[in-house]
Amino acid sequence: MKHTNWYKDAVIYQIYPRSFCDSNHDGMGDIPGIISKLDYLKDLGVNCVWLSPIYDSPQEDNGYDIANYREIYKPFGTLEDFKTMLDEMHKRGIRLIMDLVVNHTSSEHEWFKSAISDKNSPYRDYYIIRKGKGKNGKKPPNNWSGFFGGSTWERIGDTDEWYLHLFAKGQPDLNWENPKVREEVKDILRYWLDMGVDGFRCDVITLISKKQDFKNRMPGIALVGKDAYVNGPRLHEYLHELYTDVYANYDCMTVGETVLSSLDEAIDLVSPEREELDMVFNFDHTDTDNYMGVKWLYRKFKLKNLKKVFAHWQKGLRGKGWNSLFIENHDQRRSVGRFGTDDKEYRVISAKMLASMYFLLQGTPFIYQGQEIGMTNGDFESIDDVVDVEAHNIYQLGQDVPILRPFLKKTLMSCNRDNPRTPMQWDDTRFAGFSDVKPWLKVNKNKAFINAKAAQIDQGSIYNYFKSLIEFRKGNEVIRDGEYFDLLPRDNSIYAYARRLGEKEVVVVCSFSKDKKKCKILNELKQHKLVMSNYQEKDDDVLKPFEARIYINY
Ligand code: ISL
Repeated sequence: MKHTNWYKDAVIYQIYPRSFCDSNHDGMGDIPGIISKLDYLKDLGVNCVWLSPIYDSPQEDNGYDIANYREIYKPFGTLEDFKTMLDEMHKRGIRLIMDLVVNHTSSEHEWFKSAISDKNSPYRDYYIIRKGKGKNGKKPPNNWSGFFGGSTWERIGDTDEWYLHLFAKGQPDLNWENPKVREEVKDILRYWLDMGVDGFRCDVITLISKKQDFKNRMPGIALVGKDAYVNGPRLHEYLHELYTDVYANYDCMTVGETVLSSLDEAIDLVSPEREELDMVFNFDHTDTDNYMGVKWLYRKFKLKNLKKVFAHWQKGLRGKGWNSLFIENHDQRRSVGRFGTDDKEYRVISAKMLASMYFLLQGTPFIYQGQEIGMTNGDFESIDDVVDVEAHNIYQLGQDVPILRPFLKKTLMSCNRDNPRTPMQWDDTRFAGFSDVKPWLKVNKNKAFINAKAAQIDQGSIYNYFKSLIEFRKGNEVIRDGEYFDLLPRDNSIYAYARRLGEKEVVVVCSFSKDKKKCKILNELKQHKLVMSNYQEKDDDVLKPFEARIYINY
């Protein structure tokens, strides 16, 4: 089947189902809740949804631990609900991409239960099981450490064998070396594609192939062993196999979550002729405010670094592959208040500026639920307000290793993954219109004035600004195909870039400063037409705090 590459014209909205809309009064979002909000998404103007996992799961990692790939988690609804949702989306011209979590399953998956209870189980080799070290194998097979802190190995009962888990204990890694595992994955893909879904966001897909030596690696502060489990030796082979055996037969798209991948590695993953993935999420820009990619090690944000990263990816992928554009997701803290912006006095202005900044780069933009109304980080006061497994593991690590405590004191509340997961703020009622009972996670107090109902009415809202941006992008070939030029690469408070296609040009000018800033570029744009801005009044050559302007010359 011919791929139409529809994703290049998509604006994708990410739904984190647990926190989106509760219809059955259990304090958790669900599929009928999503259906009830499809007109909202249609009004916003998005034409594709990425749905975080809705599969049957014990929810140790909120669904990123799947116990049955063909069933829906009961509190979220039924397969019938799912089919209705898909139908209702398609009726509105909205495509659906699902989360594909196949680096690991849940420890509650039948395969895993069988694998660990019986050494002769046909599923034993579906997982990565190795003998421990020391007397009676009581020590883990090697020193690798995982994404949520601590060893990547868990002992199987009191035997001398251990299984590998790069994430939580309840997320055992699948053994992709086993061809049967790959056939199972293909069957799962076909199951959903045949039902009509339009593609997949492939969770931690760059971790599926591991070097098979399983030897100790150089000790370090985080992710010991990553050279053995990130971008492993057979990654490309596996992805190409999925492509030829499955994706090639559907007009679908894939976007890989490629943690810790460089531009060169990404090029190999998305070059169309290699037939692996269509797009990747890279995290270089979300790592500009931390050290060594460890978000808990916070570092002051510098605009120059962000620009460097965007230029690197915009230029680097040009003509070779397609970028994904995002500044928020369910793992990242809220963008407003981040990247040197302000989530108090200048919240609305800042959110619109950030939107202008990333939305008009080359690639497919993603909006994470609540971002379109400028939702902020959670009002968490202590670890007791936080549910996320990663935050609890890291908190525990801080208890066990006192030297880490001062770092965590600053960052545990502001960087943990529950910040973007607080219930979607639909209105100003007690539980923000998300639910009529107490939700699974604290509702932000600012629902009183940050909510979708108010935003839809207010012409000056962030919501309406996003609507205009989406409208502006539609059918705009300069935005889709134009080349990227950084106009002020060395400036540390103004981000100005142009997108050029032939004679046509779009120019985006964004101030990242709380102070007024003189900007010489503005004088050169006198012949251009200003099409959007986050302020009503304008000075000729001075930008107001966090001001954004979008100009065209055609
Ligand atoms: O959020 C992170 C660390 O704080 C990331 O490193 C994150 O763990 C990584 O991007 C992988 O994320 C994905 O896989 C995880 C799941 O918990 C995340 O929600 C998902 O986005 C395991 O399936």
